[in-house]
Amino acid sequence: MSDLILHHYPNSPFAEKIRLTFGLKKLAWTSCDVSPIMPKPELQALTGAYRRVPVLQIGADVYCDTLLICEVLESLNPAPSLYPQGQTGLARTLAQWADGTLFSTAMAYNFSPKGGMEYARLNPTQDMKAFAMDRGAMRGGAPRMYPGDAAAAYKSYLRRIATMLESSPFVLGDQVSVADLAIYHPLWFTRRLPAVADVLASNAAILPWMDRVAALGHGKRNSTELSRGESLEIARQATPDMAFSSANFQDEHGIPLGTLVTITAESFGLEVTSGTLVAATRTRFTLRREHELTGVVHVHFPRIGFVLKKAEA
Ligand SMILES: N[C@@H](CCC(=O)N[C@@H](CS)C(=O)NCC(=O)O)C(=O)O
Repeated sequence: MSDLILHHYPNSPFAEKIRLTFGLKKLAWTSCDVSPIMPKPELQALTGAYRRVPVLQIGADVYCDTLLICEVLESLNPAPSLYPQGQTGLARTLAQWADGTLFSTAMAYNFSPKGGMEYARLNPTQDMKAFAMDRGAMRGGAPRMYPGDAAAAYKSYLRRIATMLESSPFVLGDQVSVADLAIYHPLWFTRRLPAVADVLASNAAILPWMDRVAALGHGKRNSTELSRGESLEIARQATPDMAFSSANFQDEHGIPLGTLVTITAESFGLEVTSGTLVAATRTRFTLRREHELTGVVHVHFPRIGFVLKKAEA
């Protein structure tokens, strides 16, 4: 059994970003399957409420959001790096654009009526009505982009990506970076829907680049899948890693360490995780939580994309 447990499901684009990071860094990991729609009782027992996928578990430490998961994997295995020297700001900023704007545009295109029907055909066990209701609720009722607008914007973005690949194998040069992985994952989802995947072929550079990224593989995936119950038991048997220090405390909210707080994503999936703030560094928050199924765990979130508040008394 490896120490890295990825809570995910096969069709998740954001999980594909992390599976490829395992490939880049040749890491061993164990898979734990999550339902693509609510309810997700075991995942939420682990995270405290956060429901999005993927989540990385290392013993009693639980890392939410791929922004943070990439940083954690980078520190575990720095080479090859996700953040090429001299281009770290560019790589992170491009990845943020891809995980936000490109992803939401691509998914609106992917689930345009034709793509949605193809998805339903390829995933016959998925209750599409329940899936649509679940995602609608996650968006808080906000509509997706209209298919025509999404198609036009997606085509523009694909042209821009193609220009980044005119003179180099990866978007920032000779070396693959987090920007490639973040740009790749929404396109990967499109490619899995043959009825709408032709859009990728309209720029000659895109598919060969996708093949180069896919060739990173998924690292050393344990052939045995972990059950959800087993993952909780692993957390229960472990102790959170204390290798962070309150000396790095950065207070932007007037909330001291030791305060009972809540953390919520800024958008899309607004489940509220509560716990005691035990660390707040430049880039992440850590909450201490206790649950009968997991014992004491530390749940970590990136600062960017999340809202920290003092819990109501
Ligand atoms: N910013 C998050 C986004 C994660 C995300 O939106 N994941 C999708 C799956 S690809 C999700 O959680 N969808 C709803 C669900 O699976 O419950 C990250 O980087 O991890």
